Amino acid sequence: CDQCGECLYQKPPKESGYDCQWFYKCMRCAFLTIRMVDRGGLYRRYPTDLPCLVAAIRCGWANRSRRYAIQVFPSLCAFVCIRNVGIGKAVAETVSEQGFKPKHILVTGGCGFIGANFVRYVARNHPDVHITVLDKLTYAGNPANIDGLPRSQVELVIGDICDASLLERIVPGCDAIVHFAAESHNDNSIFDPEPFIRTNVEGTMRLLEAARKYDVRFHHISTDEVYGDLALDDPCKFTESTPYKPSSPYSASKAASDQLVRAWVRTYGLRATISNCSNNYGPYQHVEKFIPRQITSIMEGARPKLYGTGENVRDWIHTEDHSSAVWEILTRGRIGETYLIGADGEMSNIAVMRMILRLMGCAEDSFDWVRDRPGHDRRYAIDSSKLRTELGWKPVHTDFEAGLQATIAWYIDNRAWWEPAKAATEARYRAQGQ
Ligand code: NAD
Ligand code: TDX
Repeated sequence: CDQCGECLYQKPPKESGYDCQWFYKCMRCAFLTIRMVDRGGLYRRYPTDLPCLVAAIRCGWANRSRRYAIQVFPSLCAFVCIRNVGIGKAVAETVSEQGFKPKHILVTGGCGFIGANFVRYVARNHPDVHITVLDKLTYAGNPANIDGLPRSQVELVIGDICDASLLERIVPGCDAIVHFAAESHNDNSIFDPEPFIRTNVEGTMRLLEAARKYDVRFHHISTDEVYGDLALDDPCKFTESTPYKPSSPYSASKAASDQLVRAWVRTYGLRATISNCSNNYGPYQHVEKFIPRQITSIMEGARPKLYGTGENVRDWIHTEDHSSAVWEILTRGRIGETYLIGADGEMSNIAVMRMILRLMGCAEDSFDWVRDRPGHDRRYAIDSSKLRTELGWKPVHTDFEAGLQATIAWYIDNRAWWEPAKAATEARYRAQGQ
């Protein structure tokens, strides 16, 4: 119950006058709510009449989040609608058509590669949105990634998503959490899985609990790797209904976190969405990842390294296109839904390696073959039709070679950004025979 906190809802009896499937009443304090199915099948609850509203405001329900105004409006509508049977549904539709307009978002992992690009995207395109970045600044997080953004708009909180007491302080007042923070590198997860379970599984659970407590909209960033891999000649691609079959400790931890989000939606009615994206490239990516590793090795005069046979296929997307897709899903996506994000960028590792070498003026065969990754996924491929048809999203960076050329230029121009991490990263790879 939104008023007394007890789990004591029952459908009001017909004789109560609230003869409508949308109304529920708490058996303990008689608080009445309207339960409306949102577009994604999620039930939202709103107080329905003036006494309920007054009670809700008194007990602090309305102050718990900045969604107050949004919630009061449908509440009043619902009050009027009580006299017009069946209008609850119409109200629900009105609410979802308005779209979700967050004013204050919490971005976890906003000092990492994709998170920082998302923060930059929102700061540039939505200057009215305040962004709190929560980042532990692990080896993969760098506060320089969000340098230069207005301090009045973007604030950094250094901390761990597993720290429940910290979340208690920073989640209230946020309209939405966009959850990027993760241990993200497959090779590291094979070497030491433990931090992956802690951050990706436990950390996601802590955030979900905070979002539930303060009724905050949640968007979970996930990966196509949860679906396992496809054969090189398989005509199929991953869709939202492909069964989960993760291969590495990393992808298993991401799969677990996705399932937690679904459980929180179904059990607690959390307003959450999930996106599973393909391989990102672009500025600010850590030098441990495939494309930056090869670019920076060539810049240092070292030979780039290709795992196994080099036939493995990845489906590349520019990180800015990932950002625009996440924004669309956050603001217009259907609650409870999963959206796959991809830009039809399938390419074998060896083809990408040769393209990098050519664009950097080297012979296309001047790389070394190294030990393959254990359990190496063969191919990822995303079918993003749901996102494109439902939300009208499409990628802007459709020329992979041009995007790669710009990324190479970024690493050439920003040597001071990546150089401090390069030696330690290569030492780790050397120890693993890669
Ligand atoms: P990244 O490793 O570059 O950044 C991760 C960020 O999370 C870092 O800033 C790090 O400091 C922070 N972090 C880690 N543990 C934390 C903790 N316990 N508390 C707070 N902050 C913590 O990762 P990325 O490549 O930017 O990936 C971001 C998200 O996108 C991840 O969830 C990843 O699974 C997902 N994803 C990545 C790709 C890709 O190609 N890189 C593709 C699809 C999905
Ligand atoms: O030196 C290398 N040589 C090489 O051949 C490295 C670092 C990688 N590879 C291969 C392994 C993969 O087939 O290149 C491909 C890409 O490797 P990564 O950059 O490590 O990415 P991947 O394992 O595909 O996972 C990435 O995409 C999905 C991200 O790191 C994940 O966070 C995301 O979920």
